[in-house]
This record gives sequence, structure tokens and C-alpha cells, in this order.
Amino acid sequence: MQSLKPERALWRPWWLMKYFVIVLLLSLWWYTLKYNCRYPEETFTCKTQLKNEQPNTVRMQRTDVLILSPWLAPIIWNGTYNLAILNAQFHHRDVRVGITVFAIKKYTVFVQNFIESAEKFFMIGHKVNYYVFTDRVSDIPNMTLNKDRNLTILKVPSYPRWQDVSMRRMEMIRDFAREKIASEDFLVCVDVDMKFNDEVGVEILSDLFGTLNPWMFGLPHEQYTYERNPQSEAYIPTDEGDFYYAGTFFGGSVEKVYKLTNFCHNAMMTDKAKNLEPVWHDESYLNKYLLYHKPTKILSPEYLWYDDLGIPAFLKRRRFLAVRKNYNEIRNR
Ligand code: 4GW
Ligand code: MN
Repeated sequence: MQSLKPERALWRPWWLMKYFVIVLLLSLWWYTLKYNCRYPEETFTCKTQLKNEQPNTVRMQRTDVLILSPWLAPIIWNGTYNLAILNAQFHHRDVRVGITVFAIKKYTVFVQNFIESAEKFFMIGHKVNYYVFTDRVSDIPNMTLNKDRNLTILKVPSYPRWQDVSMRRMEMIRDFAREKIASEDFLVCVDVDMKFNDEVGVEILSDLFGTLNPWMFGLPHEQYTYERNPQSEAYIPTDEGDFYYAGTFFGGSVEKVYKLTNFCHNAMMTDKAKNLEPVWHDESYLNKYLLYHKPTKILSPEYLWYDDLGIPAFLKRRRFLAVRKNYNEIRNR
């Protein structure tokens, strides 16, 4: 008796293939579970999630981007750190993180989505206090927050010129930091026209940190939009500068944030007396300060991205995205 018809024998290699594929899928699934990967495409790169995973001493975590500044401050990219280890360390310290945002005039429309996205992605599992600075207290909606998270609304003045609205944040954060020195460990200062789109956790926390401005990423320093007028307090000569930081996202210990914002505000007042205003307002002073007071961590463009820039290969995660604005709608009055 013949056990197999000839045409069935023809299919045999395909049967083998089927088993091979099943075994492959099972091992992928096992690997994903073992290493607690967030995304399937990260299956072979996300090993850093396992707390007792041993670091590889003979291979760099990333070879496509700079992960260490010349003064040995880490530049935070996906794949360079182990969040499980960091979370354990920061939990041990019972860290308290304050996050400040300004919603002056029409910018109150951004608050709800900003907070809702932060509830999903910002410092999950840690103590968080939101501080919303606004001139329109009644426009801030009531929101229910998760455990260990609170929101405080602070009434602040508005300024007729938007440049002053933006720059005066430094003065208000300074005065706030002076008060909060005992009740927060870290302050994170961000724009409100933003949304969290992926994890932003304790990996960002350090004495003093700044974020790379994605529009200037990879450019030679002569092309950075630093203030180039030597009369201005924000002046940086064309042959200086390591990174161009964004005014949108900076922070550090309360004391370091106090020092940074105090410098920026005083520089602004000195310039104002001479009727000077730097090209990028508060961002120009921030860059001046961070050039001579080097940050201890630097956040990669994963932490500030504009979808208008596309999605380059080095960008594995887009954690904090600028919200598209209708400039006429939002900025007039
Ligand atoms: C032009 O008409 C304006 S209005 C430029 C900024 C304005 C503004 C900014 C405002 O009316 N109210 C306000 O609260 N802000 C705060 O400053 C807000 O937190 C905002 O995220 C931050 C920086 O301004 P921006 O986000 O418009 O700046 P870019 O576009 O450089 O991110
Ligand atoms: Mn903004």
C-alpha cells in the first residue's frame, strides 16, 4: 500500500516550513515576554527592560547617534538606559517631580490634552505635581488625576506682547522655585502646546538638563540661531557652542532650575534696559546659560519632536510632540 500520493509528497517541504514558522513565532513570543518588550519591532533590541540584565561591556548601545557629551553627560536615547533599574533607584528616593506649564490667554486650550497625555506617559509610578500658571483660572478644566498626582493652578499676570509672555516664564519659574525648594526634588519646565506620545520617565532626571532642539539637530554651531549681537547678554560668538537647546523643555533640581531661571531673567532685564531682545527670546538666554553651565543630562530629540520634520531612522520613539497650532486662532488675544 502506498502511504503518500505523489502530489502530496511534493508538499512535504512546505509542512516542514510550517513547523519552522510555528517554532519561530513561539520563540519570538517567549523572547518578547522574557524581556518585557513594549513593541514587537523592538524584540531584539529592548533587552534593557530586564532589571538584572548584564550590560555588554564590549558593545556600544547605540552607534548611530552621540550618546555622551564631551563633558560626559549622557544624551538620553532609546536603548541607552534600563528604566527598571532607574525606576527602582528613584522609588527608593521617593522622588517628587514638579512640572510647570504656562497657559496665558488663549493657550489655556492646550491644558486638557496636555495633562491627559501626561497622565498616560509622564513619570508613571512616581509622585507628580502639575503647576499650571495662568491668567485665566476659570478656563482650566477640572480633571481627575491618577494616584499620587496633583494639580495646582497659579494665577499670574499676562503681558501684551507675546515675546514677554514667553520670556517672563523665567521670572515666574524663578520665584516659584525659590518657594518650592523644600517640597519638590526636581522641576521640569515645558511648553503647553505639546502632547506626550510615549514614556517620559525618571531617565530624564538629573541636576540640570536641557533638550536638543530638533530643528538644529546635527548642524554646525555657526548655523545655530544663537543671539549674535555682542551687546546682548545672550550673545554667543560663532566659533562657540556645543548643542542648541530648546526653550520648550528643561529642568533639574529645584536649586539648579532657580539658578538657571534667575540668570535668564536678570539677563533679560539688563537687555530690556538697553532696548535689546534676542532672536529667540528666553531660548537664547537658556542657550547662553547652558553653554557655560553644562547640563548633567541632555535629552535627545525623542523628547521634543515636530512631525513636520518627518521620522528619521535614528528616531526610535517620539515621546513629546509639538501640537500643530492654528497661529491666527490661537495667538490673537
Ligand atoms: C504669538 O502670538 C504668541 S502667543 C507666541 C506665544 C504665545 C503664548 C505663549 C501665549 O499667548 N500664551 C502662552 O501661555 N504661551 C506660553 O509660552 C505657552 O506655555 C507656550 O507653550 C510657551 C511658548 O510659546 P509657543 O509655544 O507659542 O512658542 P513655540 O511656537 O516656539 O513653541
Ligand atoms: Mn511651543
